[in-house]
Amino acid sequence: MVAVPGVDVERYPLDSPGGERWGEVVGAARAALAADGCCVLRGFIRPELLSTLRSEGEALAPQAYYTVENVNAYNIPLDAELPDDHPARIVLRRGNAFVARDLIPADALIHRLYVDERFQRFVADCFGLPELHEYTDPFAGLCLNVVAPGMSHPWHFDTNEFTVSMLTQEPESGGVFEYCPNIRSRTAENFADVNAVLTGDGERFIRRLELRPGDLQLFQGRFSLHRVAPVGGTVQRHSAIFAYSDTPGLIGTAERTRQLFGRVSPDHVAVGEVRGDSLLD
Ligand SMILES: O=C(O)CCC(=O)C(=O)O
Ligand SMILES: [Fe+2]
Repeated sequence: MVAVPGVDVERYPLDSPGGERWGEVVGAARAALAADGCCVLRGFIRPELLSTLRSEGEALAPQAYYTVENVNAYNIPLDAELPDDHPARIVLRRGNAFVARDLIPADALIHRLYVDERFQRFVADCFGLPELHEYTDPFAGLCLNVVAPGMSHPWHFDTNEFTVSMLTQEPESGGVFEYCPNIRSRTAENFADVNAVLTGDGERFIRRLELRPGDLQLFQGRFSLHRVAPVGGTVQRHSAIFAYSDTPGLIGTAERTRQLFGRVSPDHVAVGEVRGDSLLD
């Protein structure tokens, strides 16, 4: 059997789906996700491949779409008519940059992992789903997220319910992943709690993750406000974002795609975004 790209299969038996060890690892992941919407699988990538993971990301980073823009936690227009105390009135600076999937070589470790059926099956099982689908979107399915020194990826919710990511390069300092488990639900936005976090008064909601390169993070970011805190030092923070959906065919709107990547493909034009609920972004 062909090896699962880069994965430490001694710890994470992706090569024996449904086996006893598989059941244990998946069971632990499900328990962590149920507890707070987040699970970190330490040392998912074999140590001898960490330098490949890092250097492939470093080679790609210059191709990210670099722009600093003012946003809010819901990615709705800044001039929207909203009550005074609405958290979307708080303006944040988005300084992270994405390298789109079409620029990531098919033989890069993160790309081979993204399309690997055993990886997809494992991740789906951890999330308790019968299956997961790659995005149809030619840019957003797999991205390298680049946060340069002085920049941050500010507080937001993901449009996607199932986020899978992996740090590929650590910054010298800062760049910590911070999240507020289930601060909203499918039916309740809980704006007062979100406001508390955005105004620096929500420490009680915030958890912090010490991520290391090659750890796999599973995250339910649709309900948990989260950010990458400002990066310090001189080294960029790089992370791979593996985006999957429980429904096939997902593709972003042209407007959002242009905002994130600075360009669109013919596939993006005139296609609406698929959402499973009516929450703000
Ligand atoms: O880069 C990270 O670790 C998190 C990125 C993230 O939250 C996102 O891309 O939505
Ligand atoms: Fe996110």
